Amino acid sequence: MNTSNTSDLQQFKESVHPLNLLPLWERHVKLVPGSQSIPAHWSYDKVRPFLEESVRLITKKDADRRVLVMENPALRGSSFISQSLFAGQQIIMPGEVAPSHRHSPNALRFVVEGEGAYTSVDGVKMKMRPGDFIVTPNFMWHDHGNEGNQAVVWMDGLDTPFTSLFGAHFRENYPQDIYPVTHTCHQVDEHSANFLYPWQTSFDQLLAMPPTKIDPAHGMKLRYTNPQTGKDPFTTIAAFLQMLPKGFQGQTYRSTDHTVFNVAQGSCLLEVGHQTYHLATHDVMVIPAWESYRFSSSEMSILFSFSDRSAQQALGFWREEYLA
Ligand code: 1HN
Repeated sequence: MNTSNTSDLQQFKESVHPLNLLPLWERHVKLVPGSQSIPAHWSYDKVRPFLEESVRLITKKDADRRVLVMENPALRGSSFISQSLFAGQQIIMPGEVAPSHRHSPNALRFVVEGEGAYTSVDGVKMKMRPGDFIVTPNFMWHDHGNEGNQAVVWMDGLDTPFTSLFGAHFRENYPQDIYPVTHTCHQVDEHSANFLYPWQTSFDQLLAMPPTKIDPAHGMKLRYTNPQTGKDPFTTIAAFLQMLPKGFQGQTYRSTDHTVFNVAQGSCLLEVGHQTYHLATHDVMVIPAWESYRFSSSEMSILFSFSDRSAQQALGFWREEYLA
């Protein structure tokens, strides 16, 4: 390429700039797998005291939802745990109510600790117990409350980054704090079956898996499916429960979904790149798209996780790879 050609090209680039045009051959962003978000770990031991402190500082009513958002260190200011997902830790104290509202993002809860709270989705009031996975499909009215005598904490997961991406985030408050209850469920029944995946049922299913079903990277792993449709509980988010047996040494793995893990029981090690994270009970860890990771576990551990796999598979983007 001679110099006059180079300066002609430079001149061309500058001429089209005011027209909001960029020659594609000048584009600097790399189109490769992976995203801007980075692996990050939230130790529950460190988070828990701040949840307690937030109780002293703000009432549930003033906060609307008393949530500590787990924000990806590479996405500060976004309120997102990854490009595609939101995750937070919510605490509700005895007697408190989180007023009813609805919004276009889908939401999930994974109950971390405490008994006595309920969530009401579309008039179906369900008891929340540790390890329960609860689904709040988009635009359904939902409120939460604590009728017990202890603090209750759960992890919220939402697909708010999708509604942001599409410019389709709508929300509305219900005129009263509590949406009229049409069904009170103590167990899974015809009303709660699409919303509530109780811990005991999922845990029993995991324990009943035959040893031949073990995955070299993930141990025993189940994907939650809506009993009515047989599909993921959301069009965007897929959710999983997995067991790493005692002494498990996993294979290195990567996939294009961003995954948020929450340790339900036990503890394990997670090697990500050159770093090793010790995940204790109730810790949260986010693994971004196409980041290689490897599990090992010296005791039996149970991990809940959710990811954007549902959306990626619907769109035809999702890929995975087992590495040596
Ligand atoms: C929300 O509605 C809840 O209902 C929790 O408990 C967290 C984060 C962003 C947007 C809506 C809830 C939320 C949220």
